[in-house]
Amino acid sequence: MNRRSFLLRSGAAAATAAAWPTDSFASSAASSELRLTERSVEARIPLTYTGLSFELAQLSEPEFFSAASSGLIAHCRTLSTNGVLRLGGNSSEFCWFQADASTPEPKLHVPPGDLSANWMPHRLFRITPHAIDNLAAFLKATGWRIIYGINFGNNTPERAAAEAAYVASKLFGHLEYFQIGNEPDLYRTASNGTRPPGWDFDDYAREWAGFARAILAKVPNAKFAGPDVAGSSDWVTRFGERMTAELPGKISAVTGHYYASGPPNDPRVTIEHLLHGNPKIADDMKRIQAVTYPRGIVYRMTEGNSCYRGGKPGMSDAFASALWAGDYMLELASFGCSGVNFHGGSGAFLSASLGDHTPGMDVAKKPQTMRAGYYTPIRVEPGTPVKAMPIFYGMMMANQLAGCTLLDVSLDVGNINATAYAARTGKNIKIAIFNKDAAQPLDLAIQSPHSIRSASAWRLLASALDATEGVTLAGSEVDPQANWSPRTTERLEAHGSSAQIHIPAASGALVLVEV
Ligand code: BDP
Repeated sequence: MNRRSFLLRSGAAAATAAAWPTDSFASSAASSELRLTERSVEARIPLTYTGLSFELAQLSEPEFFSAASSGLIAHCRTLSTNGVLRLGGNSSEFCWFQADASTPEPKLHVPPGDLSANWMPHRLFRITPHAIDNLAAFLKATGWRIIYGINFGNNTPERAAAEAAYVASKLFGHLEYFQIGNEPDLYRTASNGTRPPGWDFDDYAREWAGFARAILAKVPNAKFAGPDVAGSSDWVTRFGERMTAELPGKISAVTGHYYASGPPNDPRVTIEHLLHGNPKIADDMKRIQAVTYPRGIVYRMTEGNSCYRGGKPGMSDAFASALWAGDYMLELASFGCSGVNFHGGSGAFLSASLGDHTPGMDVAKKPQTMRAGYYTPIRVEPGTPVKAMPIFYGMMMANQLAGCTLLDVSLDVGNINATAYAARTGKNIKIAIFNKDAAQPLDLAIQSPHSIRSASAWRLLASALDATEGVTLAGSEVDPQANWSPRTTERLEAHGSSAQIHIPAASGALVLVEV
C-alpha cells in the first residue's frame, strides 16, 4: 500500500463525494437494507485483535511501561482485556540494549549528505534490563501480549540476539513474536537513509534471515513476524513466501503499516478524505490472504493511524478518527486480518521518532493544541492525567466483535457513505454500523438470518466530526480512572427477522440482536 500515491487517487474520489446532495433525506427505510448471512467458511475475529503501538524508545524511560503506570494500565484494560502491545517505530532503529555495564554504546549512524529531508531520530536510546523487567510487570498487570521490535537499521546480529535472549527470558508468556526492523521498504529513501539507494528486497531478506538465525541460536523457540513495511504489500507477500520456506515453523505472521493519509500540513488531508475509505485495502488484503492462508500464517497491521508524521490536529484527535478507526479495524477483520495496532504514545517520543519534525504543530489552530502525536489513542503526557482520546472510542466499539464469528453483510445504502460489519457469538449477533456521511442520516432495515427475539443499540456519538471532546459510546465517556460502562442501551423495533434503526449523520451504532 503506497500511502503517498493513494492520497492523490482518493483525493479525486473525495471531490466527487463533495458533489453529493447534502440537504435531502435521500434514502428511505425501504431502500436502505442491511442483510446478514452466514459465511460459507467460518472465520473468527481473534480475541487479541485490538492493539496499540508505541515507539521502542519509550523503554529508555524504564518507568513508562511498569507496574507503577496505573493510568496507562487501566486504559489498556478498558480498551481490551486481551490486547497486544507492539513496540517499534522509527526510534527502534536507534535503540540499543545495554545487557550489562560492559556493553559498549554503539556508534551512531548518521547518513552522509544533506539531512534536511531526513525524518529519522539520529540519536541513541538506551534500553536496560531494568526496563524489560518493568515491561514484564506492565504486561502482567494489563494481561496484554507483546510484539517486540528489534533494531535492524543500525545494529549487529550479536547485539540483536543478546537483546532477544533477555526479552524472551522475561516476557516469554506474553511474547507474540519478535520483529526485526521498522519499515525496511523505506530504508533506501532520502527521508530514512538507513541503507544506500540501490538496496532492495533481496538484500533485506538476506540480512533479515541472518539476524533471525542469530536470535534463534540463543532463543531456539523464538517466533517472528515481518516485514513491518510502511507501504509495500509486495514486500509483505514476498516476505511471507520466502521466510516461511527459509525458516519453517518460525514465522507466525506477516505485517505491515497503514497510515490513511498524510502529511498533516498537506491541505488535501481532511476529514472528508479520511472518511471516504480506500478501495486499495480490500485489493491488498486479498493478495496477502492468498499467501498467508495456505501457509498457515496470518497478517497483522502492526502500526498505523489516520495521518502519518504525527497526526493532524482537528482530525486525528477528533471524533472523525473514532469513526475511521472502528470502520478500518472491522474492514480489515472482514478480510481475515489477525489484529490492528494503532500508533501513539507520549509526544516526546513521537516527536523524536520523526527527527523532532512535528508538521502537525504548523497547522494547529491555537497554542494550546500545539503538541506532538495527535493520533495517540491514549494521551500519556508527563504531569497530565492519562486520557482516552476520541479514536479510543471507535477502537472500543470495534473490539466488541473480537472473539466473535464473522457474518457476511450486504449493505444497500445508495449514495450514503456508510459501512457495516457483523459477527455472532452463540445467539447474539453484533452489528457495527458507521455512518461516515457528514450530512445524510440513515434509516436501516436489518434482515437477520434467524428470527429476532430482541434488538438494542449503543451509539457512538459526538457533537461534530471535528469535536475533540465529549465523545461517548452508549452514552458514557471513559472517566479519568478509565472506568467505562454503558449508560444508554436503546431498544429497537423488531418484527420477525427484521429490526429497524435510524443512524444520524456522522455517528456510529453497535446493534445487539438476540436470535
Ligand atoms: C512511521 C514510523 C513512526 C512514526 C510514524 C509517523 O514507524 O515511528 O511516528 O510513521 O509518521 O513511519 O507518525
